[in-house]
Amino acid sequence: MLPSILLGMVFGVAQAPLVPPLPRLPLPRPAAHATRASTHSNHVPAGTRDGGTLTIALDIVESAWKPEGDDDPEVPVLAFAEQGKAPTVPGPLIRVPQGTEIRVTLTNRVDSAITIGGLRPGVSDSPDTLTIAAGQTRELRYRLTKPGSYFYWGSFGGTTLEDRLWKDSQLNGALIVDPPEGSPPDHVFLISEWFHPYDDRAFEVVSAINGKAFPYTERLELQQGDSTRFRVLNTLTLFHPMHLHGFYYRVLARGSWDRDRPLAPKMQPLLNTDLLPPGGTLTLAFVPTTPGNWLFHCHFSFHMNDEVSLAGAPRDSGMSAAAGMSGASGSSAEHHMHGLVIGIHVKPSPGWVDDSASPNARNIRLLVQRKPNRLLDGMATAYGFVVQKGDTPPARDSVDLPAPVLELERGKPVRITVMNNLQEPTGIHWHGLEIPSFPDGVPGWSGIGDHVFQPIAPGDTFVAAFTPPRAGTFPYHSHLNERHQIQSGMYGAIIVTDKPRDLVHDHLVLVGGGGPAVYNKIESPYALVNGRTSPQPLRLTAGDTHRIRIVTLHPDWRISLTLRNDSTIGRWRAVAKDGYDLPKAQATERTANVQMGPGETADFELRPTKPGEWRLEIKTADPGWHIPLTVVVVPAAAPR
Ligand SMILES: [Cu+2]
Repeated sequence: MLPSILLGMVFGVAQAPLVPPLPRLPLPRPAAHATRASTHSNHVPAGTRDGGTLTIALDIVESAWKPEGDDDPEVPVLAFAEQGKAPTVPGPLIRVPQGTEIRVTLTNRVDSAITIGGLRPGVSDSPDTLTIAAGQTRELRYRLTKPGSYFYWGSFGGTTLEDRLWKDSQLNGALIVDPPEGSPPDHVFLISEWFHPYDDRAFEVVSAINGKAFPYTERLELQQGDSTRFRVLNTLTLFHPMHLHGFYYRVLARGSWDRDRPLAPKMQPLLNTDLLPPGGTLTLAFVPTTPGNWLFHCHFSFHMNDEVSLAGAPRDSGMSAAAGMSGASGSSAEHHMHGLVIGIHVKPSPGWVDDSASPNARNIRLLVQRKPNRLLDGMATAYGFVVQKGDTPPARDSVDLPAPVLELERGKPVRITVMNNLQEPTGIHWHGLEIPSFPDGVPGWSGIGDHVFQPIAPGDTFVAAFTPPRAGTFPYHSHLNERHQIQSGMYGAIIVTDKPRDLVHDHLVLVGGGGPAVYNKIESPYALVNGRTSPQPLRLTAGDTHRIRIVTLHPDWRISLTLRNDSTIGRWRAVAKDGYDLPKAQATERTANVQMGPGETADFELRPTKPGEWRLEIKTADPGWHIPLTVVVVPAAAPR
C-alpha cells in the first residue's frame, strides 16, 4: 500500500488546474473460471445457528467484483464464499450473541497460501492469524466472549493486513458479537479499497462501503427522530475522517479488527467528524432530528471524488486507446461524489414544518471569487471568499485570505447570499451546523423531496437561510470539486457565539489548502495557516485564560499541532470538539498536541503563566509541509 503521501502526490498533480487528468490505465481481467461476487449490506448473518453454536463453512475463491455500475469495470479479486454459495464482497457476515461457540471450516481454493486474521477476536491477547496452504482445509472451534465490532480478513500467505493491494483486498468480513441482551438495530459499514499500482507509480483505485462505491452504496431510509446506530469497519491502512452531515453522533466504542473498546457513557464524545484509524472500528449512534437528505462520508476529498472510481478505466489490458480517457462519470450533480459516501434520506414526522425561513434574518453577501497568481509563489490561482460591505461590490478578482470569519449569533437567523463569481459551478457547505437540509449545500443532494439544492452556476446566487442553534467553532467550505476548490482556498471559519468575541482572548487558527500540491516544483508549502505561509504571531497575556479555536480543512492531510518552546511541550484544556462543548469529564487538561483531519474543529483553553515565546508547530502527520505559528506571551498589564 502506498502511504497517503504518495496518494497525495499523484492525485495532487492530477488535480492541478490546466494539467490534464492522468490517463486511465488498463485493468487486469478476472480469471476465466472466476465467479462474479455478489455484494450485500451486512444485514443477514451467515452460517447455521443451533442453540449456542454457529456452524459456518467459508471458502476462499477466485472471483470477479463490480464495485460500481453495471457498465463500469469488473476486476479480479479473491473473495470469501459460504460453501455452496456465490462469493460475496464483503465476505459473509458473522454475527452472534456473546458466548456462542463457533465451528468454522476454512477451505483455500486458490493457488496461493492465504493468511487469515480476525476470526477469533478476544480469544488471544496477541494479534491472532493462521495461514492455510493452497488447497488445504482447516477447522477451528472457539467461543466468542467479548461483545464488539470486529472484522476478519485474508491476505496472501505470510503478508499482513497492511501489505494488501488489489487481488487480496476484498478478503474482508464483518464480525459482530452482540451482548446477551442483544443490540439495538444498526447498520454495519465495511470500508475496503482495491488499489492497483503500475510501474511508473501511477495506479487505479476504487474505494467501497459494503462492496459498492457511491453512488451505488446502500441508501439509508430513516424516519425523523429514530435512533440510528452505525458500526464502521476500516479494512484499509489509511485514516478516514468520517463526517456526518446535519447531526452530532455519539461515539460508543472505538476499536480495531481484533479488539473493541467501549467508552463509559460520560466519556462518549459527541462530534460530527472522527478520525477512523487504519484497521480501526467505530461504533456510533445518532438521532436524525431533521428530515431531508444527508451524508455520512470520508472527508478526505480523494476518498470521495472520481480519483477513487474505476469508471472510465479500460478493462481490456490489450487496449491502447486508453490513454487520455477521462475518469469523470455521469453528468448528474449527484455523481460528483464517488467512493466512501453513504446517502441518508430522513423522512419527516407527520406534521413537521420547515420553520427555518425568517423575515428578520441578518443578511450577509458572500462572494466566491478567484485571483490568479495569488498562491504558491504566484504559480496558482486562489479561490476564496469576500464579504460585501455596503452596496458596492468588491473587485471581481479579490479574494480574502484567510477567508472572512462568519461571526454568527446563536439563535439569530441569517440569510447568506452566496454569489458565484467563479468560472465554474460550486456549492458551499456550513459544516457541522444543525440546520435544515436544503441550505446544507451539497449540490444535487441537499434538500427534501424534489426541493434539491443545485450547483450554483457561474454568475448565479444561492441563498442559505438558517438559524445556528449552537455556539461553537465550525468550518464552511466548498462541497463541489472539493479537491481543487478547497486546495485553492475555499474554506473558512464560522464562529457562533452568544455575545461578541473578546478578540484579545479568543483566537482562531485556520489550517487549510494553499494551492494544488505540485510537489518538488516549488519551495513554499501548499498550505496556509490563517491565510499565510508565514502566519502572524498570536499574542497572549500571561496569567489570562485564552481560547484557541482550531479549524483544519486541508482536503488531503491529517495535521498535527503541537504547542512548544525549545524544551517543553505546553499544556492546554480541551473545551470543545466540532463546535460541541465538552462535558466536564472530557474537558481535561492535557499535553498541547492534537492530530486532526479535514473538517475537524477543536477548541482549547490556554493559560500561560509567564511571558515568553512559544511555537504552535503545525505540520502534516505524514511527511509533507510544516508551518510554525509563533505564540508570544506578553506580561500582564501592570495593576493600577
Ligand atoms: Cu478516507
